Amino acid sequence: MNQIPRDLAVLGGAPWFDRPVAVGRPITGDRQRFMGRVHEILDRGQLSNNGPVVQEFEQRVAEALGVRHCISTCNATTGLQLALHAVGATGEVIVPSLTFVATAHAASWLGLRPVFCDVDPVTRTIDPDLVEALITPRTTAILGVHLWGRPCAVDRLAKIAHNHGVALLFDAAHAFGCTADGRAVGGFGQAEVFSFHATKVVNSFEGGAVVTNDEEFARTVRSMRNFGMDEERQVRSLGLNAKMSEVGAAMGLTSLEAFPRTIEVNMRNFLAYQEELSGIPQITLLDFQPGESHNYGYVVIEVTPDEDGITRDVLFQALRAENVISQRYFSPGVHTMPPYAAPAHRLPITDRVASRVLALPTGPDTTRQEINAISMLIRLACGNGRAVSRRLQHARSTLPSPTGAQ
Ligand code: T4K
Repeated sequence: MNQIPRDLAVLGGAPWFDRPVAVGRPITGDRQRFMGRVHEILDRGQLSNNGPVVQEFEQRVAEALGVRHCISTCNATTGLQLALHAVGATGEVIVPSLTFVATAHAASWLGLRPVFCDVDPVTRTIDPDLVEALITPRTTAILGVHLWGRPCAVDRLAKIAHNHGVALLFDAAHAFGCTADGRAVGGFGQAEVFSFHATKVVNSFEGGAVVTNDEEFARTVRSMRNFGMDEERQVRSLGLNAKMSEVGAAMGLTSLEAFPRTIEVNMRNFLAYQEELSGIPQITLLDFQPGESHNYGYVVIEVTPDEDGITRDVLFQALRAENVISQRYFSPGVHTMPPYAAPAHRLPITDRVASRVLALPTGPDTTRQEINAISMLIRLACGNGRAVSRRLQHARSTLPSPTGAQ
């Protein structure tokens, strides 16, 4: 790391960090415990197909979330597909557009039509006031997303779903360990789907889980996850191979053991950013609901464009030049991406939020020193907006465009 005072790298200085400091660095927990589990798996010779480590992981996840059933999957995208198929979704599914593309892709891949709903300007989750107007005779499900771990308006959505006789599911990919009105995410709707991807607060390399309190639904999903077979290996329905591997579950268990510390450090990181970013006029750090549990897995700022040319994309690029790999989660809105783009879409809040948000590095590997430096770089860039934006303007053609995966 360099010492202050200095020039920003986009203005000709040396990059602040000599190695990338990135969003999404995996949280792997105690390596010895993980390796011990791997040795046991290899000795046992059962590598997949609902082995003991997968079963233990499912049990631990269900306990942690306070739900009756957890069906692990090879990733959350497949988990969403299983859940949608198991509720019998056909026709149209109402989803937010301000999300990772997987939410819509999961539905679309099943031949369902995702109908995009705008988000509430305060919570940035699907707006229940707008959901109702989108329900048609073809609607069979609402799929909310607890974006960045902030829960949807679960009770209002439940009421709407009930009144219209449609299924309610939640994409809880970001929300492990979060609560809504003191109730743990996991128990809402007919089912919720978590992601245990490498970049998540609990990871199993790749992985996910469908969780539910509905026994019949759980049995259906469990069977569909395994080619549609029942416990006697009789094929009862259409199915997929959506199983988590034993070694994935071993990482999941190890990462789950580290989860209390993960939350503690993430919260500390969030508070550090709050302190260090305060008073920068263009920057709003998205807050969390007081009194609720959070995993603080995503530290997200909104960048208000100014007359000197500071924008989210300018800041993204200026940070990248310093070796700070932030992410434009989630931008652009899914409704603007192929294969969903259509002139009829009107989602002004999503458009505005998606053009302004930037996720900053956090997690147990992120130090206070790094947070101070990243915040100082943001402050410097915002304070030198004209020079920074001019410098980047002529290089604009070389900017990578946001895809939601950057
Ligand atoms: N619903 C929502 C709301 C979601 O956000 C997601 C996934 C899903 C559903 C579907 O869940 P899964 O089917 O994936 O279980 C990443 C993840 O791949 C994706 O799981 C996640 N959301 C999304 C928000 O982020 P990318 O394309 O941004 O990943 P990538 O490769 O650009 O990496 C992001 C950052 O993480 C980089 O800074 C590098 C770092 N990283 C990544 C990996 C994979 C590491 O340091 N180590 C690693 O192993 O999608």
